[in-house]
Order: sequence, then C-alpha cells, then structure tokens
Amino acid sequence: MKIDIISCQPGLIDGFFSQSIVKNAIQSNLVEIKTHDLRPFGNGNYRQIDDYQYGGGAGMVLMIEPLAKLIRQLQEKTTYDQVIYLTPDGKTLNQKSVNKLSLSKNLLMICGHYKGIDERVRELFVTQEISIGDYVLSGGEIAAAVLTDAIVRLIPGVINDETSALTDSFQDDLLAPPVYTRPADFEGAKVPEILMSGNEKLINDWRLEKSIERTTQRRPDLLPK
Ligand code: 6GU
Repeated sequence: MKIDIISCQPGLIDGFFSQSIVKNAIQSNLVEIKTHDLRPFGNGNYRQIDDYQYGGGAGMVLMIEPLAKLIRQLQEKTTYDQVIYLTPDGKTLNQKSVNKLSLSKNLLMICGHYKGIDERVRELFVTQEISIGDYVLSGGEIAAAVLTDAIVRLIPGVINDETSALTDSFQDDLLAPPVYTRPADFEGAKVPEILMSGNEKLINDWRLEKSIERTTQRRPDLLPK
C-alpha cells in the first residue's frame, strides 16, 4: 500500500511515523508513506498557500491553486483509490470504514489548516471526507496520523500475532474483554481462575460474556438492535 499525505507541516507527520508500529511497517516494505509539503507549490516569491476568505470573516483558507498543482502532480504518477480530506465536518471515522480503506492500494490524504480549504478543492478532487471525532483540532495532521495508524496496523504482517487485530475492540461490534498477565495475585487482586484453567472453550465463553457485559455497560449504542 502507498499513502501520500499533503500537509503544510509535514514534519508533524514524519515525526509520528518515525516511531511506532507504522515505522516497522515502512521498514518491512509493507507500506510506503510519503508526506508532501504544500509550501513549495505556493503562489509567487512568497510561496503563498493561504488567503483571506471571500465575504469576510476571521481565519485563513488554503488556496486552490497550490493544492490543485500538487494533487495533479501526484495523480500523474499514481491512481488513488480515494482522495481523503481530513476535516471536522467529514463522516466520523469508525472501524468499518478503516477496514474498507485498509484494502486500498493507494490513498491520498489532504490535511487542512486554519479555516479549512477552498470548497472547490473538495468538489473537484476529494472523494471522501473524514473526521476523527466531534471536537476540533488545529490541523488535519494528527487526524491523518490517526487514520494512517488505524489502517496500517490492519495490513497483513504488520502486527506479529496475525489474529491480534481481529480481536480488537470494535472489530465485531463489541469492546474487547479484560486482559491479564503475571502475577496471578497482586496484593490480593487476583486473575480470574477461568483464564488459568487451560480450558479453551470455557475461556472463549468467558471472554465473550465479558465483552458483551462491557459493551452493554459502556457502549450500548454498539450492540445490535
Ligand atoms: Cl479530520 N481535522 C480537524 N482539524 N479537526 C478534527 C478532525 C479533523 N476530526 C476531528 N476534529
């Protein structure tokens, strides 16, 4: 998979991907992630990439020309499954949409800034608009990093234990059950006996029961109607 990310602060994203599971995936050639600085595509000697909005109002807007120039240059080399704009007014991200995106070959992500980007960029180039939750971040970079992390960890081979991603919270519309490791007794706080029974059937039943219990208590909205 290849992920190209357009940003006016590419350092933010590069820093994130120089650590973590994503870094291992890049080093194993399971994913190629390239950030593209918008600034060199700006207008004039000052490489202007943002301007005041028509109609007045506070906040700068990313201009269409630099974005169009960079997007078109990238599209000459690569056919993208989706051109994603990270924006708080996009569709809220969930595991289902992450699963779907993880099957893509090439993705282009656009990080906005300030008041956002010229609406015509969305009309002309963007195929999907994604928000990572109902709160406002100062830029799309952290959202792009969140989205990329969620996608990359689903690529086969990225997580060592192949079944691990499948048992995540949300993967079957249930929260994950509690997990324990040694010691079996910490100052009187004990690990449930059943987990040490060696009986796989009983353990799986217990985990499912706990998953349902936890989902019912914390996220009843996830349960099937
Ligand atoms: Cl994708 N961008 C920004 N700027 N803020 C957000 C967001 C995205 N998702 C939630 N808040």
